Amino acid sequence: AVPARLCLVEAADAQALLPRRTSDSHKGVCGHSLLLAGMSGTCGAARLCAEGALRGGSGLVTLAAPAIAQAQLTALAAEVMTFTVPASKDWEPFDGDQLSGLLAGKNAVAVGPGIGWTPASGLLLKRLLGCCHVPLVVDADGLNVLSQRPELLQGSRPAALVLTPHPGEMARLTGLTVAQIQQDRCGVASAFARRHQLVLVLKGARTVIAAADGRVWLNGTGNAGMASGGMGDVLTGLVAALLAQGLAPFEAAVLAVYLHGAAADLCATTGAVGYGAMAVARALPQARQNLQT
Ligand code: NPW
Ligand code: AMP
Ligand code: MG
Repeated sequence: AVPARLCLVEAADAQALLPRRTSDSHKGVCGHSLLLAGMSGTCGAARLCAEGALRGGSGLVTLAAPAIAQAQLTALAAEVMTFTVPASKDWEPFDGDQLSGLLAGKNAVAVGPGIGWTPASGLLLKRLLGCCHVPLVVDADGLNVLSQRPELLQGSRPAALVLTPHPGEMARLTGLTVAQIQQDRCGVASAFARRHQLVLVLKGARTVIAAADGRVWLNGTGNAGMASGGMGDVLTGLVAALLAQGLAPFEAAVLAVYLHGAAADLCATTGAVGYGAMAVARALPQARQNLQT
């Protein structure tokens, strides 16, 4: 079913949402994003997420990743701070006090890219949902964990929650097939957002952004060159960056999806396929600039 209020995101809408900077803005007022991402084998997801947050204008970015992943993060942008999860094996064990300490002073959190789909990442999600009091973005393996433990969405959790599934992850979250989701993208996204009182970003060509109050926006930027690993990880960092800069969850999601696709459209002008997710992250400043001129 098509929701009552369905809008296409226009450039003017995105422009109106841009976080404003004044000539005396400094990093302390532009938000500090905390990203919980990566493990052995998927450090690239953490790097891409961090690059999305940095290029999305977050004043400060801290990436928390397991010790085993840190050695592989040497190519991380120098601007990004790191926290080593003191684990013998990937995310295990990461105790609640350490997590609370890590959250102190952060304005937004993203969790999920490349964290694995394990009991340890399940415990991380449970603890994070219980103690995170700033806006939280959940993506990738964080969503897979939620699909296995749906009770986590019912319990204590941050007031502002943004989920960013692709259709495969949405199928796991809902129990529907990918085909059923693709047949009714707006209806499925909107029903989930309302039922769980959160912002749901259903990715893919014409990404759907659905709010808890029934608003549904469709994005028109982006192209098939984005069908490439790591694109979603960049978006996750970008949503966190916009939340950290003070945007409300639905507005942050709408603007992030628009800018992410617009950056990919810039990349596609010199080659429609193969530009890669890192290039999209690095095109984000230009995509933002294009909205301002
Ligand atoms: P099928 O084949 O249709 O049944 P997964 P992932 C479906 C990290 N990464 N439309 C499709 O299912 C991520 O952050 C790390 C329809 C497909 O086979 C995660 O933590 C990278 N269906 C982890 O890896 C770069 C769609 O879902 C399946 C669809 C796994 O993430 C890559 C694949 O999805 C990656 O980002 C669509 N548009 N999109 C790195 N460099 O470190 C997906 N599907 O099984 O959730 O795996 O998305 O690759
Ligand atoms: P993920 O599967 O998590 O890496 O996310 C893929 C990202 O690329 C999402 O933001 C999708 O909306 C975007 N994307 C993938 N394929 C297309 C497409 N054909 N057209 C527009 N955007 C796409
Ligand atoms: Mg993904």
